[in-house]
Amino acid sequence: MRVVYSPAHLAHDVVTETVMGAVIPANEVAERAERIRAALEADGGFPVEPPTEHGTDPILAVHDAGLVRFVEEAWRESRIQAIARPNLTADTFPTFRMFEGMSPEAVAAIAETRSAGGRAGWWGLDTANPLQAGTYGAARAAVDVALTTADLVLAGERAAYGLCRPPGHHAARSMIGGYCFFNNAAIAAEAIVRATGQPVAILDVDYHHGNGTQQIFWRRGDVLYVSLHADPERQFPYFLGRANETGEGEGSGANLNMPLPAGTDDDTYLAALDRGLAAIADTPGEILVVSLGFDTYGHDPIGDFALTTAVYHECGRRAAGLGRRLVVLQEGGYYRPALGANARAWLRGAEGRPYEPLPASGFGANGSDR
Ligand code: Q9C
Ligand code: ZN
Repeated sequence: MRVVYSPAHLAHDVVTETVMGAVIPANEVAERAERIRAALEADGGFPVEPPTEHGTDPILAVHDAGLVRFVEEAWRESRIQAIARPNLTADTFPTFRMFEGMSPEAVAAIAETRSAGGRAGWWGLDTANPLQAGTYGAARAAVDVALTTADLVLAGERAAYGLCRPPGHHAARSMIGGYCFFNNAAIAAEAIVRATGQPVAILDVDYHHGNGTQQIFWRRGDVLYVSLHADPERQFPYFLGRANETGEGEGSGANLNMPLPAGTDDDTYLAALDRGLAAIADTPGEILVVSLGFDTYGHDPIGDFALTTAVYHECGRRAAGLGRRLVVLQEGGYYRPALGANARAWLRGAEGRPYEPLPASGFGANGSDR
């Protein structure tokens, strides 16, 4: 299977993040993508190629122009302040409660401020989107990776894999969030709809609900969104991802959320996956975009599922079993020692190649520890 990768992601990397006030080692780091690339290169069956430049038009088909401008400008703007910081992170957000009692017209008159800090809050969901000098270039490259992967499939490949980083599925039309800047999968899906005139399905198997992808296609009947994820009652993004969110207007019935409990194991997961795949099979379309996350893995530091490396092979096999061509795009997954083995297993499954884990030569040496 052909793999699209860009080294531009290396220039977006942080050392720490905060979780409910606690400062912890960052999870969404450059090493993630490098681990996956190394494992796929070691396999021998995954030729890696660079993305082609697609410009901003496909991004603007999905995102607000102001958001794109913000991601491009904010780091440089924050440097005007004589304060040393490793990155720009928002700390003040315009929650809707701030405007309680104001008329819709008065709320509509509220505008993006000129300060970098205000803008970061205006466009942001949370504190998980550090902006650095290389962030815009990395986010643009991740989009190009996704679009180049879609191009390969549109040109006839049965499946292709885009090693996107930063990830994308928490980014909504006018909002960055959850480590995501531009919604790579949504941008690719929209480009495929425009290129083919046919409906497209998105299967999101990241551990977290893809609130951004759901939001972007909420009223769209031609893009089916199906997501398996941790129940938002206990997990980020908390405020979306419930089973009763099914879309509105033209998109009514084209959004399927399957929240899952803590401890979800291989068998429970495969049963839910089959339900999702059956829903996709019921709708027209020849291409499936997969938002692929490995934060469902048993040892993931921010997840609470119990999946094994072996089940990713079976998940890939079942996704390919739909008979649609696959545009597979990387989202999350934070247990770095197993990322390579997990990605390799999923993609080999999707190709119909046997699981064949690489021989271990010590803990984690083959990228898997179970
Ligand atoms: N301040 C993906 O897996 N919450 N995103 C962690 C950070 C955000 C996960 C707290 C988790 C986002 C693509
Ligand atoms: Zn995730």
